[in-house]
Amino acid sequence: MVTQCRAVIQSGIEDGKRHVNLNPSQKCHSKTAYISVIDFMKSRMPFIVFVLILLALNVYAQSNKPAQPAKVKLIYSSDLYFPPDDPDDWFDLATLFASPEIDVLGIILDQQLYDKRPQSEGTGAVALRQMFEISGRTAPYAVGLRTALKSVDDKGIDQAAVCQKGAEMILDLLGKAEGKVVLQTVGTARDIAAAYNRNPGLFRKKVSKVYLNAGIYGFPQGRMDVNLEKDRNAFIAIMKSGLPVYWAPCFGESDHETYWQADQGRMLEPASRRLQNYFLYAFSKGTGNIGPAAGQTIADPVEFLNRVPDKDALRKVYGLSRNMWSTASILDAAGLKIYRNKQGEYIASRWPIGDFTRELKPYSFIKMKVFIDDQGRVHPGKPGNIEVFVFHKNDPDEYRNSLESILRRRFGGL
Ligand SMILES: [Ca+2]
Repeated sequence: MVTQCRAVIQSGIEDGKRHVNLNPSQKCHSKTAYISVIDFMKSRMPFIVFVLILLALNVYAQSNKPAQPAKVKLIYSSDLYFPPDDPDDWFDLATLFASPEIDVLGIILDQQLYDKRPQSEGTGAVALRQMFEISGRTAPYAVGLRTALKSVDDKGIDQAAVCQKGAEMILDLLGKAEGKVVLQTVGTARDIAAAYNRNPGLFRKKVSKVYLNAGIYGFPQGRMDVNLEKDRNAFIAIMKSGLPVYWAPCFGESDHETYWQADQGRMLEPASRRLQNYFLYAFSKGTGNIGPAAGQTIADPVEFLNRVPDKDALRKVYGLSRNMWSTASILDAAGLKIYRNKQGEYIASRWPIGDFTRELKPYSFIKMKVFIDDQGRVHPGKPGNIEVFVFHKNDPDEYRNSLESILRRRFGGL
């Protein structure tokens, strides 16, 4: 349809040019010629009006503010549990669903089938059911592979049938999707890597970007990353895939690290009751009370959302700070820029809005050649053996302030 419109506009413009080129001299020197121009315009008026309308539509479509911005199709993988191993995954899920710019095609519950957590659905489904209820949106979800890939080219097909659904869903969604798809993991890269190993050609055709929130850039003292530790082969497989990898190291030297600390009170105070209860459910292990969960009743997760929250429990949640990693990569995947107003507030948007006119770049992804070894360690000093887009924190203070301010605003609207 777009192609057809453009073809019509081009022919119209060419026709208009011919008309203008032929007639100006006649218009100046000859009444007959002048009348003929008027007659010509009259006869062609419906067509000229039609072309003008199309031109206007085309200019509008190419402006910075289309009426219906294109949504980014995204498949999300998260090591999301209930009770949470790390509550940052609950924040990342809320960030994803507070991003209307993203069309969530599917969610993989990464490494769900621990022995201590026998639910076949995966406990991460508890958070998903709550978030679907809060956001009014939904997405298919599936449990991922249970154990680490045995090699960089492992397809994971020898693992139990019950945990094959994640990799299968990735391939199915990629095969069905119109246009390109973004992949993002905030856990291990296991299911994405297994799916890639099963059909690399499909990935090359359909995947526009892979956001990988895992690994460490260099050797910062005392840092380790569980997403790398739990599946080194999966991490290496994606890093070496040659796909457009947007690597967001959890920790790193020279500000190549996504790690930041958020003030939970600042992020959550303006949130709706239901969103506050979603976090309270996670932090209280489903009981509503912060403290030992033993002996307390675990409430139904969806019914819990409408409870009147216990003020003391909420105050305890507000009083905590939160280690965070993946916020910026979710915003980047959504195609969002960062703008600030004169009051020092921030928004994430594709264009300036109101008094949020000053665009800032507190972080960026930089195309770099880096050296990755067979343990998934990245050595900054060595000549590179892969090329990926590496996250960089350009201004650490502005990075934290902007992300906190943006989450406060976005959570307030969820
Ligand atoms: Ca995680």
